[in-house]
Amino acid sequence: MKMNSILITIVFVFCQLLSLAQQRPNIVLIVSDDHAYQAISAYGSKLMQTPNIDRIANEGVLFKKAYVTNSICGPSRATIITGKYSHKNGFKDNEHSSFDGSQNTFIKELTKSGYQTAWIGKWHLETEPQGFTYWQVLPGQGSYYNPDFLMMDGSKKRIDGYASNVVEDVSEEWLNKRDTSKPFCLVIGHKATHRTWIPDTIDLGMFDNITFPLPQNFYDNYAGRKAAAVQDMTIAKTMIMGYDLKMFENEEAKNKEGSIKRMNAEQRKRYDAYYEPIIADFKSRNLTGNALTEWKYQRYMRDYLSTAASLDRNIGRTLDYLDTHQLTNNSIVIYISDQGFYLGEHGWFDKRFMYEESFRTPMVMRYPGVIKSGTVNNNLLMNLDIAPTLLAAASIQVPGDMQGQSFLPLLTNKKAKGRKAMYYHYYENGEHSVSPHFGISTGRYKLIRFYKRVESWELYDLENDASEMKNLYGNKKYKKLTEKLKIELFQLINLYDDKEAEKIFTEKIKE
Ligand code: SGN
Ligand code: CA
Repeated sequence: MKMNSILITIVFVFCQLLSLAQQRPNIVLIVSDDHAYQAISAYGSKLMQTPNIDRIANEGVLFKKAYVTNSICGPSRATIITGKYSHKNGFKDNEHSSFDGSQNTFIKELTKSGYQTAWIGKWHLETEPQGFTYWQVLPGQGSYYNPDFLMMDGSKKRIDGYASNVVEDVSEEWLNKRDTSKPFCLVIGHKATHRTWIPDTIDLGMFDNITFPLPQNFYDNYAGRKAAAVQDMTIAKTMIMGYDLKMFENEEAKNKEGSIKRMNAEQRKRYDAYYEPIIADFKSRNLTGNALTEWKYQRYMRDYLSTAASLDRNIGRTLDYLDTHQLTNNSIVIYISDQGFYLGEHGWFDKRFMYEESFRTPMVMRYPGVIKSGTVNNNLLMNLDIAPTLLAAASIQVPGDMQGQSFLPLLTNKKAKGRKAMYYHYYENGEHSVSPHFGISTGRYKLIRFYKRVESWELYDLENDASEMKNLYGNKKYKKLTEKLKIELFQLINLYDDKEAEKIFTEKIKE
């Protein structure tokens, strides 16, 4: 009798634990690299179709105003996992930072509370991942073809194939092998759509019949914007004919290129079969001036969007996996890019600026039973909020030093209010010559302070100037607004405890 009741208690406790494990949602966080919302059909893009990203939005929510705290790869990822600004998590730029893995992350909190956690694919935080059940990451930027992976035992492993497919394969292998009695959190880090935009062989040529319209500010002269005038990220001057656009001078130059050298014979054959005739045609045209720049733009778009096609297809594979393994109903799926990207706006590629195309990022989320399908959200959200949101979803207390806030209430409670303004701080002062800057955006107005490379303020009214061409700073009509925004900016600097910005702000306020 006594034995029986002990047994019943054990079975009861076990069932409770099992149901708790089943109740806590699984999490799939897909992070791409440099994927512009301008190239996603859910955001109204006419450039291409992205049916799988659109599917997440249709079955969940499309965030129209998701932004990053610092528009560059490593810093964005560090912010995503720590829920903290760069000055707090220590990863300020790609050039000098290396992630202090001993600090807390939402992943560590999940692992501690019984989740199986993994990061697979692009990581780019220099030090080895810590606090994960499993990781298998690309070294640095990683390679499009036959990528190498850093393994947990310290070894390196090369896997044949195209990065987007391989990262998805490895992710599914991990899912197959995981302990199914526990909830999981899988981060899939895709390489696409990063420079130098080398498509999968099956996607070569898919946009060849399309001529893409030039963005209306393609020939921006940067008048009134000092930092925009000194950057080095234009399609006209910075984008390289060989390295970026595969128009190599000769066979020798091509063979020297690391990304091409690693292709196997079959991949190389298809690559050459596609690009060789284009090189021949390009040479015969002898283009110069604007005609050359516009030709570069078309090539850039064709390659960039082709890498995006593979990215989207592999996101579809993730969703299919969840379907076929009956995981869809109990899994959160978030798709986000590490930042936005320029597709010719201001004549640019790359990111970094607090201007919309790079400050804002695509973000869609599916959470069956919690988020109504077809939701469109217009709150000001940041990548900073992902860690607290996912912890809240997993019923784990959000550590007090995380600086973001869960956006779940904004999706479930009509009365919930989001932030009124966002704070941004970009630090790198090297490749692409973008001046460090910090600023505030209220959604409508944006005030930016550039420092170090150039010293200047900029002010925009996004309602009347969505593409940020007209710097209103110093305009008498906006004096009051400027003063108000400066006070609010200072409040945010203090709220987030950004000492470096505080010092610069206090010294330059009089200008
Ligand atoms: C590389 C690229 C840059 C890019 C940075 C940061 N140059 O250095 O164009 O801005 O990465 O990108 S490349 O010649 O190596 O392609 S990030 O996505 O890692 O932030
Ligand atoms: Ca990036």
